[in-house]
Amino acid sequence: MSSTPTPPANASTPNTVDAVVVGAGFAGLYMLHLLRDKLGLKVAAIEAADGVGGVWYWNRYPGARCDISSHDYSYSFSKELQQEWDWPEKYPAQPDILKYLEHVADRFDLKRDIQFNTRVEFAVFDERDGHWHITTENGEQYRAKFFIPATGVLSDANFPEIKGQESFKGGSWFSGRWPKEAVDFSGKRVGIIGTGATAVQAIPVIAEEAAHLTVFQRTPYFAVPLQNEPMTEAEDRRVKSSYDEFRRNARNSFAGVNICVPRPSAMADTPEERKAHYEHCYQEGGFNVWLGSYEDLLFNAESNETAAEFIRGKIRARVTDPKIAEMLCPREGVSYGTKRQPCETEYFEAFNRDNVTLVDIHRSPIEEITPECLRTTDESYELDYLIYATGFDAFTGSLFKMNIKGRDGLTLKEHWTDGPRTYLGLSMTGFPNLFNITGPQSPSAFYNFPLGIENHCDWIADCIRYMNDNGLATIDVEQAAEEQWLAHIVELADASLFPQASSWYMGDNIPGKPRVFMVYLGGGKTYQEVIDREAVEKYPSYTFVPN
Ligand code: NA7
Repeated sequence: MSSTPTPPANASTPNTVDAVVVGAGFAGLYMLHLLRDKLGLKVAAIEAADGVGGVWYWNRYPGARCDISSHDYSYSFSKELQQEWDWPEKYPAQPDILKYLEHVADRFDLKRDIQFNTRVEFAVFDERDGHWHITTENGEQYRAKFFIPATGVLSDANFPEIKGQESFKGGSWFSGRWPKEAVDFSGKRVGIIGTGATAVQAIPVIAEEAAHLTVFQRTPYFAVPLQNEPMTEAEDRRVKSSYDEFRRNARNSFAGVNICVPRPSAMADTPEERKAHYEHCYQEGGFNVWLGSYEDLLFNAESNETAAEFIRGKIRARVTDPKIAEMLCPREGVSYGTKRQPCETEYFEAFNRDNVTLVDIHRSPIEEITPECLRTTDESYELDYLIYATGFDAFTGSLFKMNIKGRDGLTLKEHWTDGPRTYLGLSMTGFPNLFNITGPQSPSAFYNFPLGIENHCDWIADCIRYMNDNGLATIDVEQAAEEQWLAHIVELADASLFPQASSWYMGDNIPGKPRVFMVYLGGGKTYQEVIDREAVEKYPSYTFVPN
């Protein structure tokens, strides 16, 4: 059916396992642990990097940090692990998350079943034996009953093509493929393309070190302070003494995190009450304005504008030069939070420094990169280093790279020509025994990843146990269920302001990508009820084939 690449015919003898899991980040590690240690299955995990960590392995750029609090952004499946691990800061920095995941891998003895430095090149379902045949870039073959991509939502780089970029003589890096050795910026003229969540973290740190930093901004963002601080003993004790309740609160919230409980509507408060409430949430930091202030912020344009204007006021107050402040302020009419809200530490103050220049590449686009310069339509900027903080082909990029082929030779790319189609974000019709973890059309990027991952992995493990206990060979979701879920995703998205914005949630950052909203917006708690019901009722939306 398709003209897409196919695996080599002369590949080696396949290594037969029960399940292949791709990725060794939060998702891959927990999935491996569950299937191997709780279900007793033979599992092979395949990982492109030379170590565990997933996005936290690759994103080593200066200032990299999680915008969700340390206690929230961790596994809940082991009470001992929760108690024994100490986080040094309120919000975890990349090296600390990586250390944590390395500890998890060692503590649960996971590395022995992870094949590092290996990429999956093909994953093909063979109707004849009801198994997945997985081929790696090195030519190894795996044959597995279950195929579980745990490749993450934000892992496939969006590396823009710019005329002449390969001629650049200086150092140049993509933020999400940062080298292990620290880059020394002292005395260097550094350029950075992008002002999303990544760049907002990196800019203030690089500005402190570099001789000069030039920021190439296409779109200004509504960034809000993270309000990070060292972890106090009292805070650590508070959470650890009531971790069950802490997790329950998180799971009962929209986004799976312990933040302020939002009030119903910004329009129901007086302007004074609103201002005081926004100020409170702003001081609380992180996602508190975005997801903890008012429930209708992302659904009602009038409410949204009150938050947008509050944040513009903050930017104007923090940036000394009014012209630069205006460049950093999203225009009136641009909604707040429909692009991912970056969290910052002294980001706006960085633009008060003499060694930082802000360049508007929306007004004067980048034309070319030469051996020494980045040239816009207006001016040339001499640079020693150039950083691409240009984001990811979110949700679908890493899945497509594996050339996944289901029944009747249908590729995932073909199935998703008009955008992702899934049931519950977990399964796709025609791709039996394949389960996605926190993929498109699940709460995904709108839910605390470690908890969302646990919810999915637990569901997948329960389903596999059910199949094995009942002598079932394959599971495939019915097309009608997939269609209904797609319609539900669209309905929820259309009731929100998200489709009006240009964002990676909508696929806008990748040329040619279909424009659809890719996250389930009904909230984590409702979602959990839906997937639990499917399991309790013994998977009524699926068709099974017995052994
Ligand atoms: P984002 O949020 O996608 O931001 C990418 C930035 O790069 C953003 O400012 C883009 O401008 C800019 N960009 C992208 N392509 C280009 C080109 N071709 N030319 C100029 N500027 C460009 O990625 P991040 O890495 O910051 O964050 C991703 C997520 O990772 C984050 O939300 C967290 O969840 C973790 P634009 O806004 O598209 O105009």
